[in-house]
Amino acid sequence: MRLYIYEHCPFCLRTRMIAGFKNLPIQYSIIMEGDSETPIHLVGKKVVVPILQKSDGQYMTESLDIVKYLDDLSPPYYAQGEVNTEIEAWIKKNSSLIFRLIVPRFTQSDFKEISTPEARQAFIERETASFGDLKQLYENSEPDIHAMNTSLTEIDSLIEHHEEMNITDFMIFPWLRSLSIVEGLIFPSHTKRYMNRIATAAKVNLLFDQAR
Ligand SMILES: N[C@@H](CCC(=O)N[C@@H](CS)C(=O)NCC(=O)O)C(=O)O
Repeated sequence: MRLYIYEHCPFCLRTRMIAGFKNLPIQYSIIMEGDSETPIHLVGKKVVVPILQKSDGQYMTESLDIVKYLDDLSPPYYAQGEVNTEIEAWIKKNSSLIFRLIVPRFTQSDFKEISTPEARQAFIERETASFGDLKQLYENSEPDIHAMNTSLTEIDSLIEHHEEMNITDFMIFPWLRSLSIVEGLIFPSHTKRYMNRIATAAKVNLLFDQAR
């Protein structure tokens, strides 16, 4: 099987998590930003990543569908149960704040999908179309960092009481991993421990070393 991803993409991370937890023999292909030809070649139209090529050669999109499909292949299972409603509500409440913080930083960072000037420019243009002037967003981050630090203290007690691994982890961890690229955020102790534990089990990197 093969997963087509972007390294920065929080939705792709869900699929990398399940592959890592289960030690699945999956190959990765990083699609370059601005490359619409590869997905068109694979699935006949411009679709977003992640894309899974299954063993039977068929393609599948939508991160949560891919997670469920890979989880259901064999035990042990990781992505079962219901999403913790309080954690889900926290994500919903904070999602635009999270995007405002992570997007301008992603565009400045080192990911394979933006390792050429053309790809980085394509990424900047794609995100500018959704979020406006990224330089301004980055330079005016201070109030958002302050607000996010307050929000992180709220998620910490929810994470403290979230013990069993289930579908909730696929919802929250990718956002926390994304936020690890934001310099000035203070991750409370339960959250920090959780991030390290899941990153290790999933064999994915956190982004603290690229924080800006
Ligand atoms: N609902 C989709 C969302 C995936 C998604 O938004 N992927 C973004 C990257 S984070 C993408 O590929 N964007 C490329 C584009 O819009 O051209 C999923 O969960 O798989």
